[in-house]
Amino acid sequence: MPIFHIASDEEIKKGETTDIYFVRTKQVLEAKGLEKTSAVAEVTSGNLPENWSWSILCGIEELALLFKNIPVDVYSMPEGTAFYSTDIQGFHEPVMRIEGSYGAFCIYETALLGLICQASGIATRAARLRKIAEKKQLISFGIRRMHPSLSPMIDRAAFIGGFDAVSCLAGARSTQTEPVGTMPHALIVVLGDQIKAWKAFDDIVEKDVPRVALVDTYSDEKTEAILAAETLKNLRAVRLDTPLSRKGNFAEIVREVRWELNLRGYEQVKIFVSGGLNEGTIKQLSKAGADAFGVGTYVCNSPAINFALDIVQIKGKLCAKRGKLGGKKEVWRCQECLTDIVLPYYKPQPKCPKCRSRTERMLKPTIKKGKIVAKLPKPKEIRRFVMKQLDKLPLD
Ligand code: PCP
Repeated sequence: MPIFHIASDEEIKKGETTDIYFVRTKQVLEAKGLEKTSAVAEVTSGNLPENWSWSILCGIEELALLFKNIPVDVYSMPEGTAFYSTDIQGFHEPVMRIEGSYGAFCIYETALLGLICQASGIATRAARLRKIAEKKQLISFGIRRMHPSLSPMIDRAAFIGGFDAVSCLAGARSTQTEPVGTMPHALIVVLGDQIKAWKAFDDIVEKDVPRVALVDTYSDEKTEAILAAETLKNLRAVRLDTPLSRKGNFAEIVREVRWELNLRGYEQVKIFVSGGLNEGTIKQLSKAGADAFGVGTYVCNSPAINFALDIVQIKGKLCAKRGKLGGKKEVWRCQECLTDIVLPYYKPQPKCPKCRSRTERMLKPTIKKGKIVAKLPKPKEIRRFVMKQLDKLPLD
């Protein structure tokens, strides 16, 4: 009997995490002998959350493994691809296309969407923070806010979006990185005072772990920051995790700590901030002198992208419900300016409508008759791909 209320790999693969109406749909199609009806279905997003002008597609590796041995063809934008809700003409752009007997994939619609809606939202917020934090360190601190079964997915998506490291052991395994963290208030409270706790940490924890002293437990951040710098000669940074009740002007606190450390010759001691961080506060605190950010809720609780799967062709006949565009499409992207143009599949390759450069087909073969044919890159490679695109993507 499972301990936690989560679906197993087997349940997901067997389609048991689907909506019951798909089971009933399959039942009706089978009774009518229509389960083998050939269909083309496309995945598009509605308007992106918070008026984002782009999002990062994440969850494709899991989706490919979900569709392994399901006798359909899947064409998808590769994991880490920046996509838009609509192309330059305003037509909604598909990020994925499925071709095959509708009865073969109808019960997987729910899981397919679930695998990319949440992860893409997390990767997008992470990518936006990456642009705001520029070269400064971003650590995913959010797994405590969500069901623990999701921690590897959350950290992988944050890492792919551009975070430098993750705090969770299982999350570090999913990104093939080393987990990164500092010290909790509990260590200081149990040891009885800050100096004892900082010294104990320095004496006991492996030497290759950077010494980052938490400096907001009992007294003013600048007092504790000076104390920490005087206590640990190899201090890498101080962490300010100031409680909301004391936060006031957090940027001012960061400036004070920076000033007082520099005044005493501790320019090398960095300032790490965490607690309630978001796009606005990271921008502000970075300007004030913060060097690294531990971000939790804002990224792990990112808005899900509202992807939908819609049939656009049945037995070759164009069809689509109201509000969706009929027929099999291709997304062509300019490799120079990342402009997209959506055209009917049979149309020839266009030049970029904006800069006349060459375009490239974006929906790549991912599954062929149930066989994974796409390369499934490791998170570090996907992250590099995301970072390359970010240089050409505006922050609205
Ligand atoms: C929190 C803990 C989380 C940080 C802040 C993320 O501090 O360090 O990792 O917070 P966010 O979700 O608002 O971004 P505490 O709750 O004080 O926990 P601890 O004492 O363990 O650092």
